Amino acid sequence: MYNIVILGPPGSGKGTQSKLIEERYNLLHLSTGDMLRREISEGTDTGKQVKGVIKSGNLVSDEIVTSLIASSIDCDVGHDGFLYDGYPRTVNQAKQLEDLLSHRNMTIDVLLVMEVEKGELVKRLSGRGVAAGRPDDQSIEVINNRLEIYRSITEPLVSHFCQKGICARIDGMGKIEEIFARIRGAIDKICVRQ
Ligand code: B4P
Repeated sequence: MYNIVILGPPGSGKGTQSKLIEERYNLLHLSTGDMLRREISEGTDTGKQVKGVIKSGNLVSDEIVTSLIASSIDCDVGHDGFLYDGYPRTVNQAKQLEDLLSHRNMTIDVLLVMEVEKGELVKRLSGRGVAAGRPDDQSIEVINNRLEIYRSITEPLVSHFCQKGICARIDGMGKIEEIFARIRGAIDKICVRQ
């Protein structure tokens, strides 16, 4: 079973590339952002709890996102592994994921780190805010808050994983297909080595 993490700032193309990766490698795509938005649209207790947090661009609690991930892994049948999109986002979540996998005799195989210039991130997110109606993309203050949270809280995870030799930095600028070719190269290189 493959366990692949895709990490990157908001707007770096994680969601876009995840759709291509899940299909190519037959993985279950686990986007905590999508899961949380589903909870909100279904009006669940979790949805009510997280709605304001997401709208302001802050992080939801580690316990909520890790329990969403754990139940999805345990319900899966028929995939060759899992693709974690936007999770883990804190050092604590990274430890929770490592524990969760080790109890199921698995480890993280690859960490893809999407790298995109800040101006391009703001341009992509502002464009999506209008087109897709995502409340957290509609104000420059909220976009800047999310970018700052990524820099200060999530980016430190990269060195944690790079020390383990499973980290691949991906140039996320350019056409979607070109970026996907870089990702395939990185996954195939690390997975063949194992
Ligand atoms: P997410 O859903 O993960 O939202 P995001 O960070 O904005 O990333 P997203 O995947 O949507 O964007 P992408 O990089 O694909 O999280 C939303 C919120 O949920 C968080 O702020 C937080 O509150 C909460 N949350 C989620 N996970 C959590 C966790 N683990 N812990 C705590 N809280 C959590 O960018 C997509 C945009 O770029 C699209 O518009 C796309 O069309 C465009 N794009 C992609 N590739 C492109 C390319 N090559 N060229 C031009 N545009 C491109």
